[in-house]
Amino acid sequence: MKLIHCADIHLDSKMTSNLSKEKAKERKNEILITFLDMIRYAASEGVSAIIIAGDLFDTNSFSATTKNAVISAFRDNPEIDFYYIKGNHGGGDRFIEGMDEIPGNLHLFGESWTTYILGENGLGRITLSGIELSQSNYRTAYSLLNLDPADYNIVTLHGQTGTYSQDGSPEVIGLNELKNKSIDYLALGHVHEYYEGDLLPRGRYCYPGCLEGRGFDECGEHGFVVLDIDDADYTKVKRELMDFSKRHMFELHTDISDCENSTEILDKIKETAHAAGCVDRDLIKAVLEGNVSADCEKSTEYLEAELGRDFYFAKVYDRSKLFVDYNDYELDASLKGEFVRLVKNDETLSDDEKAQIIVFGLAALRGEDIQA
Ligand SMILES: [Mn+2]
Repeated sequence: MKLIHCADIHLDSKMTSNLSKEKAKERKNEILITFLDMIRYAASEGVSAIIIAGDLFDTNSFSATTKNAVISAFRDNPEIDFYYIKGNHGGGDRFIEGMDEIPGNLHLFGESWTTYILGENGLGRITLSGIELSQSNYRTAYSLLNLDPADYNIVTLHGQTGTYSQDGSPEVIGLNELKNKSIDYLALGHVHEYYEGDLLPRGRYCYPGCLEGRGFDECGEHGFVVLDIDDADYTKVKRELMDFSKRHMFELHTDISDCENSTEILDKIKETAHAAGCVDRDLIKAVLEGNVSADCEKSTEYLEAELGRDFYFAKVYDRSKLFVDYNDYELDASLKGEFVRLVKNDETLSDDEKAQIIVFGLAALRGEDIQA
């Protein structure tokens, strides 16, 4: 039996923090399409159940189009069962309440434990249990979970893992309280990057992360987890993260210490991007580092414009430090040398201020526009 575990889709996220209006709209639609593509993938791969571990919608204000597309996808795939926990972001209640009729293959969880039987092979069962954690139930939720050790037990929850549950914070999932509960797989939602760990003595906990990276705090692989449970022996389980997102977000750090101009810097960034596996549909944040000579000509606007041609989106952060090799100017009799020596010997200035003044001064002497 094949299962999919996804979470934190955040449908109808605004996506406006980096992108232009048009691209933000496009990305918003792409999140929906990736979600629908995941269901198409599930149908073509014979997946029998999809666990959505919370935050299907970003907020309460999702569009009718998104709502209709999601409901249709559930209805059009009756062979797949959808198990949906709402999570802490708005939208879940409005989505459920807005439906005339809940599709027969959409299964929900409430404020007390609900257990669904997904399979049975004579030796045991595959069970899926879940609960919407809230102020009123989190204190008793852990002790009320009773699973049969003979079964392959999946538990789904939405929240942030901690060692213990926390008084007054239902969203903190106490991993220690879930140990020795015969949990084989704890299907979590809330953390936006793939993350997993041991749940002793026999299980793993796992966050699949968002389906699409939405900002540069969501770099790396994004998709869903596929669990392939051997029908004859439920202890044999293959599990993998399916990297499924349409685009990837990259934060690229490039040392530009030996670069003398924007063209060289551009080539260096492209090298870094290539080595990281970026392709043209991806979004990149290029961080410039290193110690750059005060003579170096660099324009982040130009770099962004060029990189914007190669990638879906690019922004450049210049975190490089200025480096003035005063020896270079020691014997320089020109105005340039005189200027550098004058600044160097000004005791009222810090080293950083000196470097910055020298950069502006040298640029002015080259006849360039100065942009502070
Ligand atoms: Mn979330």
